Amino acid sequence: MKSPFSDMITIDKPQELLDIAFKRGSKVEIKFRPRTPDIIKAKKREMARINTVTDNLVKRFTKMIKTFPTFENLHPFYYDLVKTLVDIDEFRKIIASLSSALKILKKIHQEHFNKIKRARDPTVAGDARKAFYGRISSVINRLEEKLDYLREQRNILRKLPSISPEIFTIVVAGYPNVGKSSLVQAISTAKPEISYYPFTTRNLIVGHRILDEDDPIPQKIQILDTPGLLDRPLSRRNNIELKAIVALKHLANVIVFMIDPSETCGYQIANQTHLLKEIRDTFQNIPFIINLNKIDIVQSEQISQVKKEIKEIFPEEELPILETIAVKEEGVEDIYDSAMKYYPNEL
Ligand SMILES: Nc1nc2c(ncn2[C@@H]2O[C@H](COP(=O)(O)OP(=O)(O)O)[C@@H](O)[C@H]2O)c(=O)[nH]1
Ligand SMILES: [Mg+2]
Repeated sequence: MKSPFSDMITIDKPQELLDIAFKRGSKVEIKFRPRTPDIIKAKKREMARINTVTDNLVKRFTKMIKTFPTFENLHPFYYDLVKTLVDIDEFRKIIASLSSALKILKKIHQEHFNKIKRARDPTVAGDARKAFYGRISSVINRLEEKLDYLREQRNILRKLPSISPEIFTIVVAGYPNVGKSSLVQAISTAKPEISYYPFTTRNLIVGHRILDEDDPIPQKIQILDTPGLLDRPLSRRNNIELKAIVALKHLANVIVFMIDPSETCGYQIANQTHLLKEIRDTFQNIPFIINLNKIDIVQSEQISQVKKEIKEIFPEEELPILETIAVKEEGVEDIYDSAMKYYPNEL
C-alpha cells in the first residue's frame, strides 16, 4: 500500500540541473569521415551539444512537473489532507511557471541552433553555443526559489500516510489507554503498519485483515488506530487539525468507538461519552459501533449504567453496544462481524 506521493522524484537545485546537463553536453562524441572540413565538424559538434543539453533539461523538468499528481484526480481523502498542507493555488502557479520556462528554453535553443547552422567560422559556432549556455543558465537560475518551494512541498507530501482509500476501513476511536491498539491487533491478520499522519505527534497504526485466505484473489480490509486524532475532544483542536481529522470521513466505512467503563485509562466515563457524542456528530453518515472494553474488571451494574447513559445521549438512534476484553481477544470477533455487516456484498 502506497500513498500517491511516496515515489516522488527529487527536485534539484538549478546549479545541479545545469551541471548535469552541461556535463552531458561536453561528453557528446561524433564520428566524422576522413577529410571532413573543420567548419562542418565544429558546427555538428556544437549543434549536438546544445541538443543534448536541451534534451536533458527538458526531460528532467518534465519529470519534476509530473512527479506532482494532479490534485483533482486524488482520492478525496488525500485531496483534503493535501489542502491542509499545501497552498494548491500557489502550487499551480509554480508548476505553470516551470512549464513556461521550458518553452523559453526551447525557444532559446532554436535561436542558437540556427546561429550555429549559419556560422561560417568554427569560432562563431563555438561562441553561439557558449551564448546558449549563458542564456539558459540565467533562465534556470531564476527558478531557484520556485524549485526550493517545490522541494519543500515534496518533502511534506512524501510523508503522507500510506493508506488505501478504496478499501473497506474500520476506524477505531476513543480516549488513550481504553484498549484501541489491543483491539486493532486482535482483529488484524498481519502485524499493523505504522504511518505518519499530519498534525499529530503520534503514528497512525494500520492493521489489515484478509477476509478469506482461501480466496484466489484475497480481499483485504484495513483497521485504523488513530492515536492523537480521535482520542481527545475535537472542540480543542485548531481549524487545520480539525480538517486533517475530518478527512478521515472519506476513509472510514465504520467507526468503532471504544469506551473503558473501568476508567483505568485515566478518563472518566462522562468525558468518554462526551467525546463519543462529538465524534458521532462529526461523522454523522458513517455507521457507528460502541465498544465497552475491559469488562473483566468492571461490575455488571457499572456496565448497565454506562449503557443507559449512552442511550440517553442518543435518544433518536439505537447504536449497537458490544462488550469486549480486548487483551484476551474476547468479544473482538463480534466487533469485527458487526463492522462487516456494512461491507458491500458482491453480486
Ligand atoms: N483488564 C483489561 N485491560 C485491558 C483490556 N484491553 C486493554 N487493556 C490494557 O489497557 C492498556 C491500554 O491498552 P491499549 O490497547 O494500549 O490502549 P490504547 O491506548 O487505546 O491503544 C494496556 O495496558 C492494556 O493491556 C481489557 O480488555 N481488559
Ligand atoms: Mg494505542
